[in-house]
Amino acid sequence: MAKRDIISIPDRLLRSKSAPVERVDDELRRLVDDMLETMYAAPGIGLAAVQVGVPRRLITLDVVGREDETKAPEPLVLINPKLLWTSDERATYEEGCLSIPEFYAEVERPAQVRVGYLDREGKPQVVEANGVLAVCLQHEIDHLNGKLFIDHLSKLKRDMVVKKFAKAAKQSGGKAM
Ligand code: K1U
Ligand code: ZN
Repeated sequence: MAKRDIISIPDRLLRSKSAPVERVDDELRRLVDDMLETMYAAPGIGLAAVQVGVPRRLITLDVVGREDETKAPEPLVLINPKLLWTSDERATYEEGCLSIPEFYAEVERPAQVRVGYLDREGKPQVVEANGVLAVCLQHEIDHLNGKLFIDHLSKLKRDMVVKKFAKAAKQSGGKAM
């Protein structure tokens, strides 16, 4: 396992649509293991492959181990995740993003979701979620579609954040969004 670098805005890759995973094999499982190590080290409760520079439809999550440090890690790996259903009921949660460090904001999303995916053995699975798991699943699936949580905010707030990170990237010679 190896920890990978997490890209941050304004890297243009974060705005690309990730391609479906075609084969669930040992190479993909190595990427999964690297993503889990990267996510736990960050620390984060979720990670999309595109955040480590691999635009494939693959996400990792663990909302349990982070909420209660006495609990054992409960990693979730979702390959080609698809939102099958979202509730009409909505909920607000303060979100962060490892690709937009140190910025947090309240986002409103459907409160419950049902997601279909392949597990790390390539077996089809369905997960139903509410609470922070539902929030995190939607946040990570957004990443696979080139969408960031700041896109759910007002244009004024989003522009402020993008400008701040673009300025910092320019000063350090990074890529524009
Ligand atoms: O996708 C990402 O950028 C990871 C992100 C996931 C996320 C957080 C909050 C709401 C929705 C999705 C993070 O993990 S940011 C870090 C974070 O929230 C956290 C870190 C340590 C302990 C608890 C939370
Ligand atoms: Zn994120």
